[in-house]
Amino acid sequence: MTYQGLIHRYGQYLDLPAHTKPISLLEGNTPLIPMPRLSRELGCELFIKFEGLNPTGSFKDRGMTAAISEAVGRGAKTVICASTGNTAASAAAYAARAGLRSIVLIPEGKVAVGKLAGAIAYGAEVIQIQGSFDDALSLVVEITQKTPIALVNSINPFRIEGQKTAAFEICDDLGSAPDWLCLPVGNAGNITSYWAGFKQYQKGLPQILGVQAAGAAPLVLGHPVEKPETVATAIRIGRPARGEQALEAAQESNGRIIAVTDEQILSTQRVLASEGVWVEPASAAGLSGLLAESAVGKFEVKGRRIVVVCTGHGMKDPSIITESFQSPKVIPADYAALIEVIET
Ligand code: AN7
Repeated sequence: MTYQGLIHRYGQYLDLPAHTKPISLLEGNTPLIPMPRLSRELGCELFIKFEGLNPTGSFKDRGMTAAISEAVGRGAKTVICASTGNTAASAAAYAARAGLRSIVLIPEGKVAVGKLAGAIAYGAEVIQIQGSFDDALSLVVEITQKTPIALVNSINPFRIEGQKTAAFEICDDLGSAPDWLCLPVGNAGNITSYWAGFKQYQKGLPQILGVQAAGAAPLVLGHPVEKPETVATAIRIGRPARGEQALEAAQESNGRIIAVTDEQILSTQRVLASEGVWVEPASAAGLSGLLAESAVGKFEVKGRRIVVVCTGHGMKDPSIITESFQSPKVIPADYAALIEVIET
């Protein structure tokens, strides 16, 4: 039978209410891409779980199929979320599929163009907040407490249920959990989901390396960040909703949460692209953390099996590339000009 999406494939492992009415865009089932060159350089067995290949281009679709399926089954008519962009696009797509109204709150001017375009294309009502993601999240929590509008941020437990499926897929593909799992951490829903998923699936437990951006690293600093700033706008979050659980996941797994600079993130984005995997800046954070730690001898990579989660596609944030690269040469449309430019 052809693939029918995550609730169909893993529903028996997901704690979803009986009223859940599956709404799917055939999310999940993403590739675990071997990285032979990086593996050779590091002396380990490295794989990228490429979540950018989900229907709306990020891992958010895993949780959204669950959250929207539950919401529509209980009779919700409108859903809302705060978002740094990917949640907005995903909520908009699944709401559209379910015939629901969707409202998304985003921090003004801080959402990558591919995400904003997606949210608009799928028909969300997009509202820009003169504030941060954290401010937007406080507002959606308040409105969902006072009105029947359904919240689809990862505070919603069904989002976590759906996102556990990535851990299941990794175990199914490898036969067991890897030694290490490295991933970016923003609002901390995903690290919480992976840890819950690995614990539940009982195919072994990885150590977890969670990676924040230095300008938005509340879990490394140990306190909220009032004005988070980073080029990785997806993880520009100063008060993670599931921060406690993220710290627990890191500690219980015998792993840790660290921060990397924007320069490290962007250079790792280029490293990944140079092996054929183009991810958005936030998605390079996991590998960036691994490279930084192993460079200073804090991470024994030799002989280990490591999965790095790349959470969103590079096409989400094209301006990062076009702003930092020289624009392509322009030549007359003739052969002599072409051969000259190629051979010099
Ligand atoms: C590409 O879309 O928070 O730690 O509002 O888009 O589970 O928050 C996005 C987060 C990593 C961090 N990588 O995951 C949102 C939003 C990408 C992301 C994260 C996000 P969490």
